[in-house]
Amino acid sequence: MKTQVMTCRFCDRECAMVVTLDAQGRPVSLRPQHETGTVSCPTGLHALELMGNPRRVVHPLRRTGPRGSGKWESISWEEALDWAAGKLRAALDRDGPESLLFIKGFNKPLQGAVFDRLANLLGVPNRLGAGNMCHQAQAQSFVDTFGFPADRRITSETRTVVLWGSNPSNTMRWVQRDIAAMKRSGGRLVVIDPLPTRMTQIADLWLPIRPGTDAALALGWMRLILTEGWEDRALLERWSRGLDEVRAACRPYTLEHTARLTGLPAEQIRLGAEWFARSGPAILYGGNALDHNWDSYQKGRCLAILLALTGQVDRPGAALHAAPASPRNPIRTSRLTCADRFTPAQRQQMAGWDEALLPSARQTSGQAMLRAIEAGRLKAGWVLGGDPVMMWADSRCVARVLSQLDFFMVQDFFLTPTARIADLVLPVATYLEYENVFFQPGGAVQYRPALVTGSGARSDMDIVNEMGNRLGLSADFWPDMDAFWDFLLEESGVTLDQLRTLGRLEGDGTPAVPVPRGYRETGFPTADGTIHLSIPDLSGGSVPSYRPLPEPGGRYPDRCTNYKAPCFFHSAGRQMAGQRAAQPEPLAYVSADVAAREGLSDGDWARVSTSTGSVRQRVRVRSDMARGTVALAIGWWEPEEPSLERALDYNCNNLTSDAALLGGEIQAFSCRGIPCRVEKFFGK
Ligand SMILES: Nc1nc2c(c(=O)[nH]1)N[C@H]1C(S)=C(S)[C@@H](COP(=O)(O)OP(=O)(O)OC[C@H]3O[C@@H](n4cnc5c(=O)[nH]c(N)nc54)[C@H](O)[C@@H]3O)O[C@H]1N2
Ligand SMILES: Nc1nc2c(c(=O)[nH]1)N[C@H]1C(S)=C(S)[C@@H](COP(=O)(O)OP(=O)(O)OC[C@H]3O[C@@H](n4cnc5c(=O)[nH]c(N)nc54)[C@H](O)[C@@H]3O)O[C@H]1N2
Ligand code: SF4
Ligand SMILES: [Mo]
Repeated sequence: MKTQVMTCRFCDRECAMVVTLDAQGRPVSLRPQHETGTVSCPTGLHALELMGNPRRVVHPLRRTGPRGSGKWESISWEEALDWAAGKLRAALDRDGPESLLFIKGFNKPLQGAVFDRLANLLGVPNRLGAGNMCHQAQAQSFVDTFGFPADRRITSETRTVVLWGSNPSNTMRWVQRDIAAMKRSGGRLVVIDPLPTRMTQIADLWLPIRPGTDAALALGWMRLILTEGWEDRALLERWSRGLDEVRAACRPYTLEHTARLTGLPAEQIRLGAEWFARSGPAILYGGNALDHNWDSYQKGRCLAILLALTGQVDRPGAALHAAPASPRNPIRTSRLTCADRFTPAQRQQMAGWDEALLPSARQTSGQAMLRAIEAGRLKAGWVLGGDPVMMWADSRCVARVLSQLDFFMVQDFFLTPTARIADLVLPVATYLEYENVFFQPGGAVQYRPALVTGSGARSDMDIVNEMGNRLGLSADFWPDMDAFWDFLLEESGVTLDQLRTLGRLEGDGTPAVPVPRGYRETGFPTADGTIHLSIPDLSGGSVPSYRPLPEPGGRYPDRCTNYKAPCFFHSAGRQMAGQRAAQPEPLAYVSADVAAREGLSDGDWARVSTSTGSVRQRVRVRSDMARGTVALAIGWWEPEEPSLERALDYNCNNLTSDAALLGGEIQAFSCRGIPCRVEKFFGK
């Protein structure tokens, strides 16, 4: 049978897939193209099932009943786009671009960049990606400490990896693969996670930390490194500022004190620090557990400072300055996004801007947007590839407040919880259904054909382009998608038509992987050339401190946290039999002490409550996880449940609240280590 290699566009990894075609050229199966180093994930691998899924939306749907009633009419694309553009135009004319809200979900670079172009040209300040709920805190803290965006790739030189609140066996299999290779060559793995995982099983040392206490552990490590003399004195003396402040900040964090705060044995804390500091080059891989508290920026700073203290930066096998993008690649450049046509004064119109404590963060929070809707400032909303009802803090509040918009449109494959409260749902095409061009690291350019046509769905880029044209921006948008790809290919020196024949342009000499830049000799790319151990004037302190979360007790005696399952991407995939078979129901891991108190056994249902709300999930008791803890599965809802209210019953964001984010530099919401009550739930 014939095969065709395709590339997944559901996230920024752009994994290559081999699609097998039948005699008529129709795709019949799909597998990852491992030969090229692709790892892939279940979401991309289920693209065929997604395309044929009976729940998939394939015509634009307009609401006919009350919001959330599930009453829709199918309308044509022309009617849908004209109607949507009319609604946005009316809001623009009446209340200006400040009345629009554009939301994009997790990182889909090209889709997001085209959406950004429209927002920049319309002057829309209120827009949001997943940044403040995702990686932004850590990414920004590295830039602010070292002056460059870090690449934490594990290479053949890496001798130790510390996975800190990250579980790549579920979420980033390419990292898991690199760790396995490092271990085969004798390297060491340290895992800091309250929950046993496939990574803790292969770890040389596992620290089952009490959720939410990571900053205390980091300060304990800093103290140990500095008192034992494990620091890189030459680097620090020449190229750092603020060492004395760090020394003072970590002084109280003796081994005993750190052990008490984190629930970890002192000797394990010490061993972890010693391996990290003395068996380098080491990679500190911080995951979402560090991103998901209001002080996430300072937790990111903790990692950056630990790397700086031990000199694990700008050397092979450690944290490096990310490789530059090829000049051929227009994605994320101002050429595509038109970022240079959006002024700082316009940006400052963003809701919550006056509360944004870190101006470099570029966005505020979903919660600031919700408050602006309630205050009547935001009138029309558009979601591209996100599910705020499921994934933002306090789901029921998000659903209630988004429902107050005069007009709300959602672009997705399915009637997600967010789409269910929309006025208009626009069905999007998968990466198998439209022609595609990929700009790869190292400057290669890859063409992919459309394997399936006629589904009725259209690509995100196509939809945004149509809207741009209808909103009076024809001079900055394109007459059709061929013209769009030609525009993207300008710097590559070929047209789409030529690339169709060529299939691929080889690299242009831009390095594909990061290399050390010699900053130890020349100074770091910060304003003054030093590593900023201390950053004066930061609201949360110039050096990180441990700011404890509310202690469990009284009505809420337990701590809850959450995890991502391997078979689902956030809230997606619950409609797909193949993915659902791997985890049919939401699974909550409950520590044995809590289970014993509540009489819970494997397979029971538990109700977990906080002062915001409650959720129920199926119990799996673990005797080896941090005591007093429950770890909930994220993103759970029931596509088969017609009532939105009930469909949300499994969603762990029923428990989170926006109140916890105020005061944080990045306004990340707090979903790890919050006080809760676990109880037995009778019934389903
Ligand atoms: N299958 C799948 N893959 C994904 C995703 C997905 O939804 N599904 N999402 C993608 C995205 S957007 C992201 S950002 C990444 C995130 O990838 P990860 O960072 O791996 O995400 P999580 O599974 O949320 O959290 C990692 C680990 O943190 C642990 N943990 C919980 N609380 C704490 C704590 O207080 N301290 C410490 N030290 N550990 C804690 C959890 O037990 C879990 O094992 O994954 C990406 N890949
Ligand atoms: N409690 C708690 N909350 C969390 C997290 C957590 O660990 N715990 N994790 C946080 C993190 S790390 C992140 S990144 C956010 C994610 O938040 P979101 O990005 O809002 O969540 P997703 O569920 O990934 O929503 C993506 C939607 O996009 C659709 N989609 C997928 N691909 C495409 C595409 O190409 N085009 C279009 N138009 N739609 C597409 C999917 O069907 C899905 O409905 O959630 C955050 N929220
Ligand atoms: S969604 Fe999965 S398969 Fe697709 S690009 Fe991302 S990691 Fe790869
Ligand atoms: Mo994320």
